[in-house]
Amino acid sequence: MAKTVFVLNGPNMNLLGTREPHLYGHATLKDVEALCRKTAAEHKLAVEFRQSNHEGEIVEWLQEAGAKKAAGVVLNPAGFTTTSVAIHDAIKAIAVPVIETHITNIHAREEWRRHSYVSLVAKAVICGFGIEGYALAIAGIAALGQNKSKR
Ligand code: DHK
Repeated sequence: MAKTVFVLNGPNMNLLGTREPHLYGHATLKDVEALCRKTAAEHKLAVEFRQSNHEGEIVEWLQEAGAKKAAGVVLNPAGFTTTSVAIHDAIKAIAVPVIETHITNIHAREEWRRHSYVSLVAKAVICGFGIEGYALAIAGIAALGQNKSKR
């Protein structure tokens, strides 16, 4: 059975496409989902694609990814990046690689966006590639899985 990648999106990502398009572009979250499904299929991975404006729901989804032994999690924590100890702790609690992914280059924006509680526990971080970052994160998870089976 195909292994699953969880793609989890934090607050306001449901507004993608209309939200500050000069920063986040014109693609909608549905477009991001389609890109993730296409990329995952190329790597023979299944996808759970979700978005929530609620911190606790994201914590529960991370725990679910751990319990289901997901191949990995692509996580755009959005506004919770700089605030969430709970999401940091949830990532630490699961044995699944989490790829922190941002559409924008958070290091080229406001100074306070640079401090990420998630980066400290993420396997890798991708930012600044627009929505293509999600595809890169899925390809990265696929590569991690292949390397594991070779060792
Ligand atoms: C999305 C958000 O909502 C912001 O809070 C982050 C991130 C950046 C993104 O680039 O995808 O600071």
